[in-house]
Amino acid sequence: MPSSLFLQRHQRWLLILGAGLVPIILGMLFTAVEARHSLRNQQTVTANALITQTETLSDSAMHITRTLRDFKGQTCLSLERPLQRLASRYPYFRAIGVLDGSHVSCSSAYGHDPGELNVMIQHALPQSTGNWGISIAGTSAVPERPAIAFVWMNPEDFGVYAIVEGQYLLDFMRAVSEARHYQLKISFNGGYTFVTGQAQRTALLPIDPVIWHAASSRYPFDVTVLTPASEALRTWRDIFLIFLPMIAILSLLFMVITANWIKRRVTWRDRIKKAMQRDEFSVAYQPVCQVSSGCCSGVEALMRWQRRDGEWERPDIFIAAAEEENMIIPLTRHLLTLLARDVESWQVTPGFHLALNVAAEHLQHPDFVPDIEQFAREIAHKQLQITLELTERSLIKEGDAVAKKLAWLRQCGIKVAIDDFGTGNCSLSYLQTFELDYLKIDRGFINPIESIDGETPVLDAIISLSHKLALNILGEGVETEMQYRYLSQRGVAFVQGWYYARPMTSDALRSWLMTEGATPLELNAS
Ligand code: G
Ligand code: G
Ligand code: MN
Repeated sequence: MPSSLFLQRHQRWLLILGAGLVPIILGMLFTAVEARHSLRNQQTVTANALITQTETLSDSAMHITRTLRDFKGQTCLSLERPLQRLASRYPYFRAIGVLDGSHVSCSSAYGHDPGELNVMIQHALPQSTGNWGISIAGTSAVPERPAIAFVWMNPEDFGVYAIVEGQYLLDFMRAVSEARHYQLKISFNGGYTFVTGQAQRTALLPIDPVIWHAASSRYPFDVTVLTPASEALRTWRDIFLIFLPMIAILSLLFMVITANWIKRRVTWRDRIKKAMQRDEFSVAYQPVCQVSSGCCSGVEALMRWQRRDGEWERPDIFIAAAEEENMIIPLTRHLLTLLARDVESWQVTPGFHLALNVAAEHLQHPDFVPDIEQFAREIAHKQLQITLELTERSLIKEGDAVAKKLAWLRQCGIKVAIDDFGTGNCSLSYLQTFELDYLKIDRGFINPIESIDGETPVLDAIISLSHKLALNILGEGVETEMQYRYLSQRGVAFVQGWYYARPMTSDALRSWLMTEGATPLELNAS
């Protein structure tokens, strides 16, 4: 039976590769976020440095214009020397001077009457009075170098101006641009834009440059820091490389874990399949004692697996593995074949119980009823009473559909028991959903019986519940005579456990049935 869970060779490799990709993809996402974060930080630091630098220049200009205002009313002749002295005392300035309206009446650089200020700065002057400033592409005397012009005018047409040399700012910006590969822009009051660095649009990369705008809170200028896509990518790559060893280890780990998981699944499936072909499975039969007669009324069939090397596989482990790996149905069918073979040699009275364990997955399978019906037909001539034991290891999902199947099988004379009652998580709902004949109390409830009059409230409750539901009860894992007595006194009809008999081979069972099985259990008089 091919199963969707059984992976082809190339599917296995795809799965392993996929698992290895998970940490890499997550790592790329994580480092991309981290790179973005770090870029933003760098940009903010750069923007702040540029703002501080420009504010310092502006402060200096404001200071010099305030000093210049004291020169009001003086002739240019008397001003020329103080202007030159002042200009040389402050760094950064290309020219300073005083105005008569828009006319430069005196300049530190050009002396007496050099012309109109708007011609000098190649920009219109504002109509308003007070402080004003603007970035400009150049001055009439130095048209190739940008500058920032600061002007103060009073209503009586007296004014002063200071032109800050732009080269200082450009040098600073260029140094930063070169170090970080940023494009920097700054514009004062909407005037000329100082630009350093390249924007570098890379058509190859589907990544936009990272742009950051910031403005001064004290002067009307704003700066733009642009990190080109190639630089953003470099930052990401650098961070990714830092995390790469960790990502690689995780990726490897994921692949190893996945490979192991696949191998385990595959090997369990393959091993069980092979073991069936090699006939390594056999059935052990554990007798059940009917309390009323003290004689054996039936057996439970338990799967056993002896490997070729003679070692026994533990049933709880390989049954659980078979359930997990979708092998429980083939295994149960195999059990049915083995049972049919064993039963042939038995000589038992009609109605002798043969109990077998069925898994939830099988119950839900469409072939379940046909499987059991066929088995019942095969051994019909032995007139055995077949009992199906439902365990709770895996939940029975399609309860209603399963209930219908069981009802049908019961009409055909097959009995149904709940196995390991009380240990699962839906015992009570099973009682409501399914029509049942027997309830097998898990040995976990029998173990704690310490004395014949002792208190075992949960066990007592289960027993009285079964009486109320008119269900036959079977006590599992009975190991002592005291436990046997305790159960028989409380009306438990069947008992199974080492006290009565251990699981045995079909051959051993045949001779056991002729001797012990046929003689009523003798209890000590005590
Ligand atoms: O006696 P033993 O150690 O085999 O029992 C281990 C567990 O395996 C028990 O819970 C028992 O119900 C389960 N088991 C044994 N044989 C079978 C089997 O043929 N089919 C299923 N589904 N469970 C079985
Ligand atoms: O199918 P079920 O879950 O009832 O499985 C019965 C399990 O209990 C089997 O593993 C069987 O070998 C085991 N068993 C049967 N009788 C006893 C007993 O008296 N004591 C103990 N500890 N285990 C038992
Ligand atoms: Mn059982």
